[in-house]
Amino acid sequence: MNDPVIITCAVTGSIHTPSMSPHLPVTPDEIASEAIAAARAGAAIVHLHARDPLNGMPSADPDLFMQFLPAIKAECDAVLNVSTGGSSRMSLDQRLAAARRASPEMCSLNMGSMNFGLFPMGEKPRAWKHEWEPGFLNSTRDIVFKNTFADIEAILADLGDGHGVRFELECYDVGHLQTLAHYLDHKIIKPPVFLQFVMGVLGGIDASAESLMAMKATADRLIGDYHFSVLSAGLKQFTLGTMGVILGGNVRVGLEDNLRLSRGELAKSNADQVAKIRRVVEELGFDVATPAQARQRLGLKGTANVGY
Ligand code: KMH
Ligand code: ZN
Repeated sequence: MNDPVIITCAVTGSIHTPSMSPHLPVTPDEIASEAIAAARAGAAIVHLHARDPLNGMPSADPDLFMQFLPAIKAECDAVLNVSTGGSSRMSLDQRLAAARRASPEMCSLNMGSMNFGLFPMGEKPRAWKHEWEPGFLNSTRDIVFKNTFADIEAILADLGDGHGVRFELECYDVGHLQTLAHYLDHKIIKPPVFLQFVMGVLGGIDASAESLMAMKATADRLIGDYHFSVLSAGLKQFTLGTMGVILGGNVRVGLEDNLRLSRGELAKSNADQVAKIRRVVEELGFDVATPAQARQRLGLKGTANVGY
């Protein structure tokens, strides 16, 4: 019998821009209500970024995070996961500011530096809502999404050792798995491991069944005992996510990684994507994990110990 499936929902992120979908949450109120609805639809974990409420630009401002974190906590029991990736245009200090303030149960941790190409979306002709959008996307042609070994160690020491945060360990290619194995061998990262296979980012591994199998085989060989989840950029969010579930893993959906619900159809909300993957999971005969089950499996410190 498989463990109940942990659905993570990443509600806004820093990849898409407001012109791409009117449903992308931007203000703290929008982010809170999308997160609460996603949790009610079945997400045990909600992965969070902030945006400037005036223009939708990705923001690292801890004051913005502190507007939606308590609001979400007041309305649902979901595990709140604060991004430490932010966006590739933020410094490490900026990226860590919100998590340092909020001391959440969980944070994302990207297991390496890489190219992170959003420029194909900037080159598509469209009516831009805000002046910053095409420049932001096109600038990723010449920006490194940075997490050096020193950055990773600093995040683990500061948030992990200092705040008892556990991590969504995001691996975008097989090389990142070797980095994760290194830190496990040296007991700098300690189990339980929650590994996120990130498929289809331009600069990382492609979004295909073959590449997911390669990631899984590499993780089995290098890491051994771990929990995993699958996210894919774009509509393969649902197909590769389903494959992850069938392989014994968990799944991440949300407008951070994919704006659509089906071919040619924008998702009207994060909750619609959660409801869709939940239907699939349950049709396959698996249970969906509650936040309490996710907390227990991932060894989280609990909401009594967060700073918001
Ligand atoms: N949107 C994902 C591909 C982070 O927040 O640390 C990357 C992500 C990074 O989730
Ligand atoms: Zn993220």
